[in-house]
Amino acid sequence: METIRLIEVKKEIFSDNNNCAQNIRADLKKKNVSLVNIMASPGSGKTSTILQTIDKLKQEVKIAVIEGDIESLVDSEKVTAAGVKAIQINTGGSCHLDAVVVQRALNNLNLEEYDLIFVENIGNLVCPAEFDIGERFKVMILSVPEGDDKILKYPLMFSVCDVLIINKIDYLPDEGFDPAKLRERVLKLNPNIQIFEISCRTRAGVDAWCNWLKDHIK
Ligand SMILES: Nc1nc2c(ncn2[C@@H]2O[C@H](COP(=O)(O)OP(=O)(O)OP(=O)(O)O)[C@@H](O)[C@H]2O)c(=O)[nH]1
Ligand SMILES: [Mg+2]
Repeated sequence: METIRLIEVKKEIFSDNNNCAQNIRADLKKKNVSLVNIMASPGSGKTSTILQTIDKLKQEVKIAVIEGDIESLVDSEKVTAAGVKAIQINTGGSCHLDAVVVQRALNNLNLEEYDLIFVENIGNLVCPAEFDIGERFKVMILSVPEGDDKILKYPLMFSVCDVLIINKIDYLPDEGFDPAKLRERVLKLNPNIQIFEISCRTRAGVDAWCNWLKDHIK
């Protein structure tokens, strides 16, 4: 099993974000690598979705993962156990990743070796939405137990994302979550967003998400 590289963030490096994000985007474009920023609340299924995607695509797509957490190596260990290279960023309290710290993680990867790099952002629906990290796609995950009203409380996150994954559909039907109502509200706010309904538990819907991703990172 590969060892996990750990990057601990000191507060002063969170600066000069937009220039750095543009440099990342240009560099990765040149190298044909797609960076995908996964954002969601704690426990909504970010790591589970990444692991299901790895399982489905790893024969055809060369994948690495940058894991952002306040502390711990827990998610990196899961990714590494799935046979994929992981870089762990521990922010020590900061509630989002920025481009400067993502660049530091990318410096630890041989980019020529990869087609797709996931960034699992810090779990919350607020700050990660405000930071460009040089990604090609912003993907948010909302899970059924969180409720369909989250779009009313955190509209920025829903409006900046290219993809919404509704996870844990194995909990449906649920009186706090009406997928049709959510879809209608999301499309009103962000008409171009792609929406997938999945369950990482049953694997329902995972193939449709993976097929979209595979087609869009070419
Ligand atoms: N029932 C059900 N449980 C799920 C599903 N996806 C994930 N889980 C469970 O939800 C819990 C959290 O999943 P994670 O993938 O760790 O969530 P996360 O968003 O990465 O969590 P943090 O990194 O801690 O923010 C775990 O116990 C998963 O097994 C799903 O589709 N259905
Ligand atoms: Mg996780």
